Formats: sequence, structure tokens, C-alpha cells
Amino acid sequence: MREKLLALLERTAEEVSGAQDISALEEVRVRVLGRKDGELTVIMRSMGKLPAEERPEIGKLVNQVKAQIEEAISARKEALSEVKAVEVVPDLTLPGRRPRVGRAHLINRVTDQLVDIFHGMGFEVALGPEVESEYYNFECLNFPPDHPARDMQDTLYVKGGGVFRTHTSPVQIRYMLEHQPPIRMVCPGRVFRADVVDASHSPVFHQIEGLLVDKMVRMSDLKGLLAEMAKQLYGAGAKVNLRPSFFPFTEPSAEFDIVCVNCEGAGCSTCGQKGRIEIGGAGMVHQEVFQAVGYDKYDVTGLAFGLGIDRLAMMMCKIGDLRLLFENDLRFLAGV
Ligand code: 2U9
Repeated sequence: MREKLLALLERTAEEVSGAQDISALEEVRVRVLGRKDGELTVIMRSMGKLPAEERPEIGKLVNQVKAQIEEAISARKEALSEVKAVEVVPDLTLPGRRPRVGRAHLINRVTDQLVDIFHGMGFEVALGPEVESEYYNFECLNFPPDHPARDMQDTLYVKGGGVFRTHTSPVQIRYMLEHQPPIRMVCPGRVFRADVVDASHSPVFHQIEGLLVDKMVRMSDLKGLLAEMAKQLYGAGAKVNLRPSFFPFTEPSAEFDIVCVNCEGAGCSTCGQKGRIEIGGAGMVHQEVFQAVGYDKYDVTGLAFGLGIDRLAMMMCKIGDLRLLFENDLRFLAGV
């Protein structure tokens, strides 16, 4: 019995010091000290069969062996935990993680670019509310009461009165009510229409509109202004074309295109084979609009223009789906 116990102690001590992790150590503990059929437990149980005179001495030895094994296990456990603690100490020589730096949204970058262009030509920026009165959004801008743009199908009405502005033109109305000519101002901002979302429509989109009022402002000033804008946007070779159009708030009215810088009018994938890129609308401010804000229509004339920023941004970055601009997927935003 004595030899058996000493052999068990020796073997267990070796196994304990050879255990490479906590679970290997636990396995040794259960095999030797386990309550049900641990090797030492079995020996202890069989002590009853020993002759009475041997029992005290063997009993003492069993307790010593058990204490030594327990001590060896707990010392090894401590040593293994220390190794683990050392493992998780951070390596201070590693280079730091680069912080992810955000940047302005594509829409805001294009807006800033346009604002800068007009600021350089002496225009100041004005902003206004996104929920407007029908009076500023339609009436002052010479929309007749039955104009289709006023229809619920096209305009988002607010319960209790007012509309989500359908263009930024009411900002210009407010500006004219507060300032006397000469004026030069642009107003960028969000506008709203009752549209269903798809690749080219959204109920929220972005515009920038401009207004210049002075004595003797002419259509040629408008064309010069738009040509300068095109050059600054697309380079010295950019040309604009005006096509006759109609808006209630301008007379005469025009839509303007930039001759495609890529194919110079021949037609390519950038311009959808049209040779031109449709950018926006413009015209000479309607006399009814001047009347609505109390300007003397015999004293001043004005030019106005408007362009859609979302479409422009899509063309600049060759984006095929408008929804990408609103979903804020960082994988997309980081790449444009
Ligand atoms: C006042 C008087 C006149 C602003 C104008 C347009 C023509 C125009 C569209 C371009 C693309 C809107 O986003 S879009 O769909 N805009 O065609 N805007 S003239 O005329 C004004 C504005 C304010 C007081």
C-alpha cells in the first residue's frame, strides 16, 4: 500500500507539472482526486481492509499524499494563469489603429461646389423653412389656383395647413420681401414631391436656385452666368445650350443643357447618347412675381435659375440609382 501511494504521488506530480493548460490540469485532478473513482479516493476506500495496526500509519501517509497533490495542483494552476495574464498584455510596439474619418456626403460636396461658384460671382446664400405656406410656395410664384403642381398627387400637404416646399423658390420670395434690389442670391436646400421611390425618383431631393435682380438685367446675362457655371463645373471647354420652355414664375423660360464634355455632342454613355446633359431650368423673373413682392416691375428686371443637385451628383460620379444617395451605406459613401 505504501509503495502504491508513493508511486501515485510521483506519477501525479509529473503529470501536474507537465499539464500545459487549466483543462489538462483539471483532468489530472479528477482522475486522481475525483470523489467517485479517483485513484487516491479508491485507495482511501480500501483502507478498511487493512490490518488495524497498519491503519494509522497508512492513514497519515494518505493524508500527506493528498495534501501534496492538492498543493502541486494549485501551484501549477497559479503558474498557468500567470502565463495567460502575460499573453494578453498588449504589444505596445504595434502601430495604432487608424481612426475612420468621416467626410461630407456627396450631395453636400456638390452643393458646396455650386455655392462656391456662385459666391465667386457675388451671390450670397439664403436658407428658408422646409414647410411653407401655399402662398409663398405657389401664389407669389404665379401658379394659378388650378395648376397641376398644386395637386395632392404632386405636392405633400401638411395637416392643418401648409405644404412641404416643392422648390426653394419661396426662399427667394422671402428674401425679396426683406431686401431691396439690387440682389444676387442662391438658395440650396431639400425639396419635396409626392413621388414613389425608385432608381430615379424620390419624395425628397435637393435643388439650388439663384436670383439676380437689378436694373437692365437681360437674358444674355443669364446665359453668361450659366456658361461660367458650366466652365467651373466641367472645365474651360464646357458649353451651355438654352431650349425654350415654360414655368409660371419666369417669362421667357428655358431649360439648359451642358454639351457633354466627354463626347462633345456626339453621344456616349455619360450623356445617355443625347450629346447633352440636362442640368436645370431658368428664365427672366415674371412681372407678376415682382408685383407679389412689391418691386417696381418698370424699374427692375431679374434672372432666375434652378438645378437639381441629385441628378448632377449622379452624373458626376456615374451613379445609376438615386436610392444609393439616401441609404447611407458606408461602403458606398466611402467610394464616391
Ligand atoms: C423666383 C423667381 C423665379 C427659379 C427657376 C427653374 C427655372 C427650374 C428646376 C430645375 C431642376 C427644378 O430641381 S429641378 O427639377 N428648376 O427649372 N427654377 S427658373 O425661378 C425662380 C425662382 C424664384 C422668385
